Amino acid sequence: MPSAFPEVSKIEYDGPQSKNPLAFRHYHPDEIVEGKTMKEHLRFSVTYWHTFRGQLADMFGVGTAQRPWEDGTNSVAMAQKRARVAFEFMDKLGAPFYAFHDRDVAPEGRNLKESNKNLDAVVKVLKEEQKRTGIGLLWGTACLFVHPRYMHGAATSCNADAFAYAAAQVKKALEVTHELGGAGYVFWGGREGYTTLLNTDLKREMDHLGAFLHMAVDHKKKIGFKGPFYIEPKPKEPTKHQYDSDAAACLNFLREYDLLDHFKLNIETNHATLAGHTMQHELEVAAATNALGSIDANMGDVMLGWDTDQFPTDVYLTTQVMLTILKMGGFTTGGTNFDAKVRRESFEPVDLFYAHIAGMDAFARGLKIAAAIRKDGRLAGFVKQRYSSWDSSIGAKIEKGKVGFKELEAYALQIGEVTTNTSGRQEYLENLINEFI
Ligand code: XUL
Ligand code: CO
Repeated sequence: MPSAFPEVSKIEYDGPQSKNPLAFRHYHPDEIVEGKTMKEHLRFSVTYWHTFRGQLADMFGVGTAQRPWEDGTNSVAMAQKRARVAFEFMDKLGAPFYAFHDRDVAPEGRNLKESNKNLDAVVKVLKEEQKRTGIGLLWGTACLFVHPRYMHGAATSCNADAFAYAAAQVKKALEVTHELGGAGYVFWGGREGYTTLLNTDLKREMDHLGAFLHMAVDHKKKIGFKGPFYIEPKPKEPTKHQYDSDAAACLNFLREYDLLDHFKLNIETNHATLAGHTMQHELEVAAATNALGSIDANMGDVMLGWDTDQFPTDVYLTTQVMLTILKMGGFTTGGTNFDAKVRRESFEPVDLFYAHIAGMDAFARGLKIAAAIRKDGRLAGFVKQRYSSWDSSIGAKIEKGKVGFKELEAYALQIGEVTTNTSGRQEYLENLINEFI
C-alpha cells in the first residue's frame, strides 16, 4: 500500500530550539522524569473517531477534511485500508496507544450479525498492525449514540429493545477490546440523559443504567478481561442533561449501584468546563476516591459554550493536569488520550501531525514543569504548612475521632477566639507557578 503521508517521516525529538514544525521540542520519549520515561508517564493515545473519521463538518457546513486515502465509501475494504493508514500515522507520530468506538473502525451492517462480521474483518487488520508497530489499544468503547435506534438513549432508553440491542453491542465491543489486548474499556453515556423531564422516569432510567453496567461487569469476568472500566463524565451534549454529569455525580451513581469496585473515571477537559468545573477540579475529585483512571486530553474555548474538542495546547492547563497525575502516582492502565479534533480550517492531512505534536509537546512541558514544581517543594510545603493545625493538639484529636461536640465546646471556650488563621496567599502561589512556566 502506498504511503498516506509521504511527505512526513518519523517525528523525532529535536530540542526546544528547533524550528522544525514536524519535530518535538519537548516530548522526548526516553527522557527520565521522576524515575520514569516520558513515554511511560504520558501514555499518549490517538482517537480513531476524530483523527480518522472526523470530516470537519459543523452545524453550518459540510466537512472540509482532505483525506486522499478515502474512496468515498463506507465499505469494509475502505475500513481495512483506513486502519493501515491510521497505523502509519500513529507509528510516524510515535504514539504508543489508540482508542476507538466499534463503529469508528468498521461500518454498521444491515443487522447486528453483519455489523459484528464487519467488525471482525477490521479487527483482524488492527491486530496485524498492532503487532507490526507495537502500538497498543488504550481502550475500546461502543458507539451507542449515532444510530437512530438510540434516539431515546441506550441503557436508559424508554424502549427495552434499544437496551437489549445496546447490551449486545457492548458485549461484542468488550470481546473485541479484550481480543486486541485493550488496557481498559470506556463507557461514555452518549444519550444517557434526558431532553425533558416531562416524558422521563428518571429513577427507572438510572436503575436500568445500573443494571446494564452490572451485566457488563459480569461479562467482563466471564471473558477474563482484566482491564478497568471507565465512566467518562459529561454534563450535556447531546442531551440537555447527561446522567454522568460530572465526576461527583458519577461517583455517587457508582456508589449507589454498588459498582465502585469495578469502575474508574476517564476525565475530559472540555467536559469539565461544560460542567462549570476546571479539569483539575474533576481530576482531584476522582483521585480523592482513588478513581482517577485515564484522561481525555483536549480543551474548550472560554468564549464558546460547547464541546469544541480542541487540541490541548495551554501549558498552564497541562501543568495543572500533570501536577495531579504525578501526585496520584501516575497512570497505570490509563493514559493521555487526545479526544481532540483539528479545526475545520485545518483541513490538510499534515495538520493532523501538527495538532498531535502540539498536544504532545504541551503535555511534555506540563510534565517537566510539574516535576520541577514538585522538586522545588515550595508549593507542597505551603499546602502542608496550611493544614499544620491538624497535625497535633486539637486537630489531631479531631482527625483521630477522639473528641465530639462537647469536648470541642470546652476547647472553644478555652481559646476564646480563633486567632491563628494564616493567609491563603493565592497570588503568591500563582506567581510561584509562573516562575516554572
Ligand atoms: C464525547 C466523547 C466521546 C468519548 C468516547 O463527548 O468525549 O468521544 O470519549 O465515547
Ligand atoms: Co471523550
